[in-house]
Amino acid sequence: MMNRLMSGLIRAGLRLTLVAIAVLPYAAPAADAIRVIDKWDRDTVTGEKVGGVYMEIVSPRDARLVGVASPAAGTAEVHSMTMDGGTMRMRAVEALNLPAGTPVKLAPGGFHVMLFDLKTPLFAGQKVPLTLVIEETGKRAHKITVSAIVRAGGHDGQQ
Ligand SMILES: [Cu+2]
Repeated sequence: MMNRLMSGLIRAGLRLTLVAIAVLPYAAPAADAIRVIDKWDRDTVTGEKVGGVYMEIVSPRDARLVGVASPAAGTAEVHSMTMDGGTMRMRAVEALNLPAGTPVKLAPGGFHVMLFDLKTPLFAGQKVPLTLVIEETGKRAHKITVSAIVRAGGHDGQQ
């Protein structure tokens, strides 16, 4: 239902879901790692060049998601989605706060990662790498690479 209000960009033809655990690129104890559980959602319309990525991120320390990238896409952005007089509007955000120990959901109707200029069509079962740039308070930004799995699914855009 909600998806019908969004632009065709987010319409869910293919529901992609992935569970990925990402650890920091340096040697951190597993319990201390930022965890990412990913979800993908994408339209099946031929020629579609954009896709939304949904996930859940838990950081053990206060941090911010300040950038995203994927080799599968020309560009990627973190978006917010809000209702504006009955219309869903998406907007790029500079950073998404990740409070310590609090799961932050990127979900249909809310924050999400937007992939633009997809280089090839996505199909169910495909794995798509995604790099998240995380900036922890008082530390340099570092990158986490996760892999999302495309899954065929429903059309309602709900979790
Ligand atoms: Cu978007």
